[in-house]
Amino acid sequence: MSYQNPKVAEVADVLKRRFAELENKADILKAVELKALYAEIPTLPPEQRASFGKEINSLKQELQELVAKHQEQAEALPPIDVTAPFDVNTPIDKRPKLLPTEHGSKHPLTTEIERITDIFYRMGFEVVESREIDDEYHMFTALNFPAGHPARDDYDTFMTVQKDKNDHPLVAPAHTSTMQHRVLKAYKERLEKGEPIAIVTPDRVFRNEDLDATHEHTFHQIEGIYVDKGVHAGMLIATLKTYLNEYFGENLEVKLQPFYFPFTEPSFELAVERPAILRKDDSEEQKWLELLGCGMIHPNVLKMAGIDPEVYTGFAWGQGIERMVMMKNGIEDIRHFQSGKLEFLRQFV
Ligand code: FA5
Repeated sequence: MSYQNPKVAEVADVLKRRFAELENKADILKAVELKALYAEIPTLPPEQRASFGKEINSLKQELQELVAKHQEQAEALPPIDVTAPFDVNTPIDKRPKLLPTEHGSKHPLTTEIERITDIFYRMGFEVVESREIDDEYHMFTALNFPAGHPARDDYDTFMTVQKDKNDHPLVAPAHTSTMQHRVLKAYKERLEKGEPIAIVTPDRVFRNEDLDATHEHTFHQIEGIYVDKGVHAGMLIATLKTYLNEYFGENLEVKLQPFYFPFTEPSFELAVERPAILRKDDSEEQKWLELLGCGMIHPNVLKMAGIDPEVYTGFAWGQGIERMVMMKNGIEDIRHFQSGKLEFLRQFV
């Protein structure tokens, strides 16, 4: 738009240039130059006032239209996903489209680990995190697996090319029992003070397994360690039963059968009744789901950590978490947990 009055034309020019740079475009309507033009009207000879006033009104209207147009354009622009990679020089209509967003939620295993550790916390246990890379000493030697013992092969352990200071490959822990030696050593002072060692250590573990509905290569375990004077197997059973009943909210049928682990003596396997959804047939074999390994900590394991097995005894257990969560929620295949399938995960929100 062109203005006849040179003053209005000059202010129009100044304000339009300023408009382009303003962050809040509506501020242009409050410009002092515009106010000054209005203030000039009464100072003019009466015959000029009408045409001057009309021109200022036109300028104000033009500015109002500019503000309205800008607002319209801003609302019509698609929002930009600031995390999407694109060259800043890419025109807006060629930039990647914003992905639909929604709130995420905790993975069901995280929720369950928190629930389990909370139960143990209320039972007087402390939580110590395990680790996801370890060495041969903590995986085998400190757990009373003699060098070359065939039981080492039972653990299908992934090993790295990188070696430790004893020239043994580092390992991806195949069970959370790798924490036993560390926990016993770190907390043995408690025993001297007359307090028990009562620790649980949850984490991921890894095994070179053949995969099926109940076997994963990467799964979670929670290890429990309890040491004091006069600890016996009855206390182990009572602790695990209390925990399982609290977790499932009912009195469960459990079965304890003798087993072999080099680091516990005697050793047991605790099984719970397998829910129908996980049962292929009515055979006795299909009836039970092995839930955890446990036993009285082997005297050699205590000795290696500097604890006198003549004075102190203790129990330990290692439990697979996925299988228990499956049982509680009627999940038919362990592989769902790591599938990343949203339709699976959304059922636990
Ligand atoms: C152990 O890992 C021993 N460290 C347990 C232990 C700890 C015994 C302390 C004594 C004292 P096992 O290999 O049986 O034991 O595994 C323990 C549990 O992990 C199993 O009962 C099962 O619930 C779970 N588990 C084992 N392999 C897999 C797998 N491939 N996928 C999912 N869960 C598994």
